[in-house]
Amino acid sequence: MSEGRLIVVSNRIPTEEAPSGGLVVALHEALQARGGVWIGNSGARVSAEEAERGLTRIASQPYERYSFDLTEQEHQGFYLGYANATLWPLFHHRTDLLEVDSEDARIYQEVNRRVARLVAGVVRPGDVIWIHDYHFLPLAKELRDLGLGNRIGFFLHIPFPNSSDLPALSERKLLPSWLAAFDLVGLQTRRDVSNALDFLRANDAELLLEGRIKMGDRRFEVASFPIGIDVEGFMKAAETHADAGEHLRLSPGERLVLGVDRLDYSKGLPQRFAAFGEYLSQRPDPQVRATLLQIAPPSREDVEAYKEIRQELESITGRVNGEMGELDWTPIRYIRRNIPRETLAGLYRRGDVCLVTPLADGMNLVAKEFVAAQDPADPGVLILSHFAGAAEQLEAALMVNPYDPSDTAKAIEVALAMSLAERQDRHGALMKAIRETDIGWWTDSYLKALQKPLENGGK
Ligand code: GDG
Repeated sequence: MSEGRLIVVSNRIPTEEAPSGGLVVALHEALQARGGVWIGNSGARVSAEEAERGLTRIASQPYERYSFDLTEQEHQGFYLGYANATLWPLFHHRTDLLEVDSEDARIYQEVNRRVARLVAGVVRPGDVIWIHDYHFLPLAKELRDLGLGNRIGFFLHIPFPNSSDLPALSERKLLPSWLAAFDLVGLQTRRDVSNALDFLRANDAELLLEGRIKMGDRRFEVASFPIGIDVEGFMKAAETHADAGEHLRLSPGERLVLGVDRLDYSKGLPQRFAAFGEYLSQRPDPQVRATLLQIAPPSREDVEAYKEIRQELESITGRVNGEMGELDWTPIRYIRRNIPRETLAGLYRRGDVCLVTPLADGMNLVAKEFVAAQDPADPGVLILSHFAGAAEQLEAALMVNPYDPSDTAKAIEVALAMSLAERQDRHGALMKAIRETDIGWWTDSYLKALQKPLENGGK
């Protein structure tokens, strides 16, 4: 097994000394344990001249962190354009939102070429490179073209698209060779693996046993590694901040239904709000007060589709609150801001129900965080979309079709009426599932698979 350094490449790089957030913490710990380098985008926008200056060191204890900058044109074409207006909608089955722009595609590949040069500048023989997400699909190919023979892994945090959607991608013919340049392509779910294998098979790849693939002179592997959370850490945070719910000043007996999502059209928020409105208008006992607290920090606000989803949501919130609200009760509380992680953990614990109803989602960590945050003696109920990657593991949740507001409305009613015994049973099963593939398991098992003996002989 190779014992070289670990080189992580991800779109954004944490700048603080002790970063927070599940994935970031896991990568931070893996890098602390074996030493290495983390390379990512600083978020700053600079002139073309400044961008050419290369990497900036942002920390060197106990591992190196380097950032690179983008020009305004690169930010538009690479990040807002190709990554978030082409790949993101396509990979989330929203070809209707797809923006196809050959200039964006060119800039995306150009940025990958530039980042490859920067990465190649720090890599030593024997180092293992782990590249994250759809921003860097061509990066391994670019690194191979520069002559790198290191082990290079990829993890796609979002779904692998269906073969029927992929023809909408003008660069689909390049995708097989982008993927084949990695040694290991990690995906979230078995469904993603099956989509990826279908795509590769249709593109002249030879499927060997157990997700191993032969394409031209390359051999590589495709496998699923469902990402998890720091279960123990989250449990503790929720216990310590259990009083966070008091800030809500709910009236006695008022039930709390929670939603926590980046404000993104893939998360099914309009359908969720409509379902909550339907639940309220049809609830068997009109005396029951349930409030939906939706936390939705904005993201990618410069992409048109994100402006639209925000307007749509604000209009549904206004309608439901206008129709259903009382002088002393606002049914939907919608917070379009980032709240501290500890407060979030405490709010989860107070939640009677959590609505995780994406139309498409690689995994969805909110579902796992909600489960971890519960008091096992009196746990809340998770309502989960069939289309979240987490649905493959969290079978003990109440499963819904997020496109059907009546289905979700019914599930809210069932959840709020569920007996303590059933809630405990379901919570026990869900805890078992999230413990089996926690974040430590995820980094360890991925890196172990990536470092299996070389098959490509340095190609
Ligand atoms: C991508 C994939 C995959 C949310 N609001 C606040 C806040 N959050 C935190 C949550 C959770 C994280 O953000 C969101 O993670 P998700 O997994 O739900 O979704 P994406 O951001 O779309 O992530 C996804 C993930 O990558 C990992 O592979 O699961 O499918 O799309 O941790 O708690 N955190 C704080 N304040 C907020 O207001 N502090």
